Amino acid sequence: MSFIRKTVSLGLASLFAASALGGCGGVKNEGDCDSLDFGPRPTQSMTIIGGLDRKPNIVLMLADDQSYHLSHAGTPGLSTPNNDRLARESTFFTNAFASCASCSPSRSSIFTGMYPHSNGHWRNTVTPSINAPDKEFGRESSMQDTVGVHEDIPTLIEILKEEGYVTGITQKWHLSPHWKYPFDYRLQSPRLPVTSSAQAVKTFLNMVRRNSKDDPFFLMVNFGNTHREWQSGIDGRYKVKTDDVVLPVGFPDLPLVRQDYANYLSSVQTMDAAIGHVLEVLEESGEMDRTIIIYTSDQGYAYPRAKASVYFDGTHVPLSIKGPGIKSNVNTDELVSLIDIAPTILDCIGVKIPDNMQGISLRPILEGQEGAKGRKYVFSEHNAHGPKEIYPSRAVYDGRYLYIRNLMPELEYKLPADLYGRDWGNLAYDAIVKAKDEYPFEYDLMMSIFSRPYEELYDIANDPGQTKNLVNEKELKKA
Ligand SMILES: [Ca+2]
Repeated sequence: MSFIRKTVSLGLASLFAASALGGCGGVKNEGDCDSLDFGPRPTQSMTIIGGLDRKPNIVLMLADDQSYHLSHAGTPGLSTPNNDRLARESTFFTNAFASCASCSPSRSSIFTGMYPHSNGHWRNTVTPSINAPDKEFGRESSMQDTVGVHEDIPTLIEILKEEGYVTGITQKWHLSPHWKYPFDYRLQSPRLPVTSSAQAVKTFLNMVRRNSKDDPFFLMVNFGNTHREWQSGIDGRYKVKTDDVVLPVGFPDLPLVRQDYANYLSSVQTMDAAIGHVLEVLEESGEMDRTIIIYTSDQGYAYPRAKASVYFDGTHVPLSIKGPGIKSNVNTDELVSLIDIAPTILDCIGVKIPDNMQGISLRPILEGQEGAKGRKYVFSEHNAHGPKEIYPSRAVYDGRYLYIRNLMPELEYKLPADLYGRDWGNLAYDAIVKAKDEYPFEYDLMMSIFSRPYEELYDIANDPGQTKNLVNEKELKKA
């Protein structure tokens, strides 16, 4: 047992030093680090998946700030019938991770197949709202940021446009620079009512068929229900009762904490209803049998040691992928990253994956090919949430152990406002601070986010709440 643990720790620390600190993580792909075994990279078949005679449509449904919580994933108190059905009709990944637990860099990472520190979009950026005039999305935009994806790195939207796809995005932008994402249609859709996303999808489909006939389309459907402030986004029909929830590790059983967490789960149920309506529209369109549907979240929920950090709940997200040629009724534990989405899409439509993409194609897993594997290790990072909230960290997970390195632990970690602010509807943070004498363990755990050591190591299998840092344990120290 001790041998195994030493090996795991040594492996993670070495990998980390070579990859996430700017070695392999910054080169073309992880396979370029010859001395390290990252596992095989699948080769491309250069065919269209499912034997289709035309490239499939792609619908990417992206939740905002939703951790790995679905009734399909076994979350107590939660009922997500639409997502559960989608998961059953899909290959569902139980071990999928965002590359970063902040909105903008995670989204850029999905669209470039690269880590934020590699593609240039390393923190949240200032961007126009989705309904701003066209000129705000060009090079003359008044809403520009100094940070964004490098000009010479192709985004998925640029590639799909070249391949003849009609492209659309709903509700949320938060991408930078804007001109690297030349969507044909931007569609406004408020969080509520729960039918508004479906209406935007219907509008998009009508425009595609009217203007582009039988061209394939790519549509990103964004769901902001799960982003704080949850209270304003909850329809009474989807409320989760406080008595029905089981609080995560580190959440003291205080009425306001219970209410806050139940509000979060209610927002997941609200989003689930919205997703149900979008699926109905897609089914009615007759496009379902030539459409790949991907559902995931940009990062984890808005609590300390989750959003805007590299702790487990910040990056662990659900991932369902359904479509022609893709196995349904499969729950796979293979480790995958959201940077794998772009190469997977390109592989499924028979388009060459650019050499700069660091993600791997999941097509072999989706097709159920014999011996198909995910990653041996999955990496995540945090650099800064907003421009002034710098706190660089790196993490690597091997399916059991999570190793974290806080690169500048001497810096003051600034908690993003929605993780504590009452004006964001956050009921939990103040309640935990107020009850620090009654719940010292939970208070100390939450506050540990402000004073982190250089290294952390957690046994996720036995300590999912990451309460015990094993990095100085005797038997691990030698490694
Ligand atoms: Ca987000």
